Amino acid sequence: MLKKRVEDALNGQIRVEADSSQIYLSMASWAEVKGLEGISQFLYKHSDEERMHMLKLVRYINERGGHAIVSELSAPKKDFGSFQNLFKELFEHEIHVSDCINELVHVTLEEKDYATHNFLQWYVAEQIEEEALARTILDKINLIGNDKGGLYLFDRDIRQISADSAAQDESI
Ligand code: OFO
Repeated sequence: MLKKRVEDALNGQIRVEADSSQIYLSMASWAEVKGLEGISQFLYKHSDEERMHMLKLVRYINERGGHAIVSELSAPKKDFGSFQNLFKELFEHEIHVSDCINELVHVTLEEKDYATHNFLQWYVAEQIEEEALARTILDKINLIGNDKGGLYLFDRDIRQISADSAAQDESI
């Protein structure tokens, strides 16, 4: 049985993951409208992954005798200015999510809930990957600068990143 404090903290994380999914969906739509096909595919996929992170929490809370709460979300931004800015915001958002996960892990230790602590290790590992991916993308963007040919190749390559991670997910 989950302690109330752990249940509340996990429910808070459901909202964080749902917010992430909404934000990346809005980014995907913006990129699609701008004709950035590969970037938008990457972001649609990323949005789906965040929903999966949210669902995993919903199932865990309910399995442990709690009640997973689906809460109201705030509307994400509609305009991201430039694709460079979009990925800068994505990276900063992932850092924020990592901080939230760390706080959550901290609560489980304080409450001596080692089962939930163990469950959350998947999220800890996932955040390391997501931060690393976002950092790699930012490095590539810095290399491109304002070169149009570079953007064309980047848009093509990021589609591949999204296809690769889809293949990895299917093999799990
Ligand atoms: Fe849920 O990992 Fe990104 O935010």
